[in-house]
Amino acid sequence: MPADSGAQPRAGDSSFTLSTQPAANLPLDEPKDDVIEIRSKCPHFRILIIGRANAGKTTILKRVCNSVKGPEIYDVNGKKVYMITLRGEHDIENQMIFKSNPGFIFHDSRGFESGGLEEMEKVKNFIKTRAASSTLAEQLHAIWYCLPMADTTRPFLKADQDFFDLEGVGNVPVIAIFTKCDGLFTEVCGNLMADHQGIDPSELTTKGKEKVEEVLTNRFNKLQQHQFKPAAHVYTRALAATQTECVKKLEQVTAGAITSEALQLLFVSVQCNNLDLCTFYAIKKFALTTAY
Ligand SMILES: Nc1nc2c(ncn2[C@@H]2O[C@H](COP(=O)(O)OP(=O)(O)OP(=O)(O)O)[C@@H](O)[C@H]2O)c(=O)[nH]1
Ligand SMILES: [Mg+2]
Repeated sequence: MPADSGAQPRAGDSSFTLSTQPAANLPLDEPKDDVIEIRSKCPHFRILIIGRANAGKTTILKRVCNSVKGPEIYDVNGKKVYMITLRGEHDIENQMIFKSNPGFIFHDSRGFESGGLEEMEKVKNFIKTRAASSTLAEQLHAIWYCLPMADTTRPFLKADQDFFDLEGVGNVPVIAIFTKCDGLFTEVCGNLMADHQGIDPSELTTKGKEKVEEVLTNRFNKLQQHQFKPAAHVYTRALAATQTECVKKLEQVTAGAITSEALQLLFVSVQCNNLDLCTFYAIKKFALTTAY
């Protein structure tokens, strides 16, 4: 299914596949599925965004939070950190909050390629420590793993593959975000033009999109062979309008991959730019509560 289709979750659609990871070992303070109670115990939805330097992570977060400005940064104790962040320099422990949507806390990691094994160890420890926390608010609630597709010769690094073999990380869902797919589209179209001399431009676009879908589905299927496999995938392209649809899709698949109903409700209530998603989960909840 294209990232910009705007469709709601459907059975059998791999992009919307619910997490196949085991049911949550819910912490003792897991609230009931009432949004006020959830938000009183866990006011933030906590996401780790990870991927190579320059993968497009901040661009995605800004869109999710409807912000043109960067986030404010707080240390692990919640103290505001005043620092100039150099490109690619991130401390995973720091918490990033956008003023435009303070319901999300993001953690951003340096790409594995820049820090090598040391960075990978930091990330593993961070995920495991958060998974071991018995406090819902301290746990990681989702991971967005960005895989830039512009570098078509190296879609996955060894470090990426090692990440998806992580064990002992609880049931936090991972969403694979294939970023910069416009680069892949350009390459695919170049190959198509070489193979079909004089191809009609509209046919080229259609075939190019189909081929990109096929390549991305194959890449997602490869990741599915790992232990800590992503629950779903989405992709982003450069165009502003498309990015908005990509973000909506990202929110849909993230909500669909969360196995705890309480956290699902928290996520839906925290995100504030996808009314369709609110409606979908409101109807679903209504249908479930009136069915008994
Ligand atoms: N072509 C293209 N460029 C993109 C896309 N998404 C982001 N960019 C551009 O890529 C560059 C890096 O984007 P960022 O969002 O800062 O990437 P990042 O992963 O946060 O980078 P670091 O924090 O430095 O690791 C910027 O110039 C963005 O405008 C995309 O889908 N396609
Ligand atoms: Mg960034």
